[in-house]
Amino acid sequence: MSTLTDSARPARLGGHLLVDQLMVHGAEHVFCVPGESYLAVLDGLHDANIKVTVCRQEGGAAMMVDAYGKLHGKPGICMVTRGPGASNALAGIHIASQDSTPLILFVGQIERGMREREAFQEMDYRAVFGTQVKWATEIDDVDRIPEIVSRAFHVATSGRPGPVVIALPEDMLVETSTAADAAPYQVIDSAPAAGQMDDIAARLAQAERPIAILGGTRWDAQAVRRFAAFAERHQLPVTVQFRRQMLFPTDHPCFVGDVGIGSNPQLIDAIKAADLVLLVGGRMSEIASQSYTLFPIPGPRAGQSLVHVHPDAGELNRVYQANVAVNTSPTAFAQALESLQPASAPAREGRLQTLRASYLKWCDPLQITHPGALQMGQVMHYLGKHLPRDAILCNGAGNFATWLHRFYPFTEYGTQLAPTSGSMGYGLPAAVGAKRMHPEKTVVCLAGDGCFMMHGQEFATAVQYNLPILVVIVDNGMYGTIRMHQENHYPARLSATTLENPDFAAYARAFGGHGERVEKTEEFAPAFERALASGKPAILHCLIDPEAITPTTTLSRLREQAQARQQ
Ligand SMILES: Cc1ncc(C[n+]2csc(CCOP(=O)(O)OP(=O)(O)O)c2C)c(N)n1
Ligand SMILES: [Mg+2]
Repeated sequence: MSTLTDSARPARLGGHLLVDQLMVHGAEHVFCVPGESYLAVLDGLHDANIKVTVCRQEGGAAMMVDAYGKLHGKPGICMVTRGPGASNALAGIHIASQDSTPLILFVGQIERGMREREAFQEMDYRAVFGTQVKWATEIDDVDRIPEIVSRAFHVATSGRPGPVVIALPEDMLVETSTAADAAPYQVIDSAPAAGQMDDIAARLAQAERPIAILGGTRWDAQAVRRFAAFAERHQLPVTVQFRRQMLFPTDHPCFVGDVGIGSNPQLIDAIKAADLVLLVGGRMSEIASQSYTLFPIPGPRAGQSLVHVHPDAGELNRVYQANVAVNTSPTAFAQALESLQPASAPAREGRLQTLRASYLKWCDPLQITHPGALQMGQVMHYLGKHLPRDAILCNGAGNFATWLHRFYPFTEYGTQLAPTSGSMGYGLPAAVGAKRMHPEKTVVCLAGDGCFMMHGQEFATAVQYNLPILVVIVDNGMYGTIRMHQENHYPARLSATTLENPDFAAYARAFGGHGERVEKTEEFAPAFERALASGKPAILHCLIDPEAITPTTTLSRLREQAQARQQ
């Protein structure tokens, strides 16, 4: 840290001082849409050793930054302009909030002296973002930039990670300051309380039907490896929560499936029947808890004990009362598990093998056939066999994503970018962000026709930065998920769910990318290989029969069943 007195230190423009703080804290990338409200910051970025990605819409920029946080565990940096820019960015902020992703959003703000007059694009960021972020603030004093940016990095990463919003009044950014840089931020960690690991060891030794459920953030590749070794030592079946499939390798003998939407019923039964549930890192949110039916509230069941490990004390005992509530991060907990050795070899192999066999049957894509010439089971089989283990798979929301979640064999940490918040439009920006960070990796986005169009403009960003991502659009000509619910509840009464789509292959080519149309199963593999070989951002426009609404049922069948129920 500098030992110069304030008066001896060179004065820096507010916008430059802010960029210097980003460098101090190790920021490598900024994703932004520019605005006249924060020109001084943009000027600071001109000479900084930070990669800047200029995006086409702030929602996409914020989603790219969420992808950064998911992959690296460090706060991604997003910059947007006031009112309209900040409003667009909220789409990505909500994802980071529900997904526990560290993120810092800087927003240009009107001059301090004009506040409260409803000046041009004025917005009260504390009020608008207040319920969505861990901290929303405004920097009024140029000298406080180092203090507030440092606090933002600490708030975004500590406890349960999440987003922080900082508004930057335009006139503050052009003042000068001799303030010193802050010290680099440190991730605040904790450890299991005294006796808790012994308590867990004792429960595990007695358990006949234990199961582990992994979720949340604050994991890394080493923590995943440590947990896998622990599971192996203890013959412990392991599941992962919705869209947290990179937390445990699907090819590990202890992996028994994911708890999400349309999960394996045998797995759900096994969790309900477990005598010890080890929930590590995750929240029991609506989808993870199967709409709060997995356990009774406040729980647990008679004869069942719950160990809940979470980095935020406020999350422990929030809905479900734990027998052991451990307030620590998954990484620290995984380290503590190293000392947990079973006294004797646990005799739980039989149950583990049954659950594993059930999973292997459940996730075989070749068992599925559905109407139409393009078979999604075969497509998933191809992707599972041909993509490298470290390929990054991205998706937003829609029934198309079921194919990926159920049938794609995730094996490494840092390979899944998907919103637990269920936000459509996430897949493409996440893929652009991931490829920008990791040009050496294969990055694939699976999108529905509806999902793609929510942030389809970011394909231009992929072209601009020469990012050869591969986008597979599963086009069924509708908002299929909602149509599915419509047929279930209001059969044969279509309302606002049909889509008239463009030629997505031509769209890709118009942007300067590679585009192909795929209508039959046998066309997929050669088209995929040509797309990869093109070296350009690519779209495969895959036409799927609208009848194939899920891997296991058709639209007509749903309609008939609903009509039969109504009679
Ligand atoms: C931003 C956003 N808007 C609306 C929804 C509600 N919604 C969930 S899935 C879905 C339809 C998705 O359509 P598509 O991407 O074509 O996938 P499909 O279900 O047809 O496979 C909608 C509208 C949402 N989850 N997120
Ligand atoms: Mg669709």
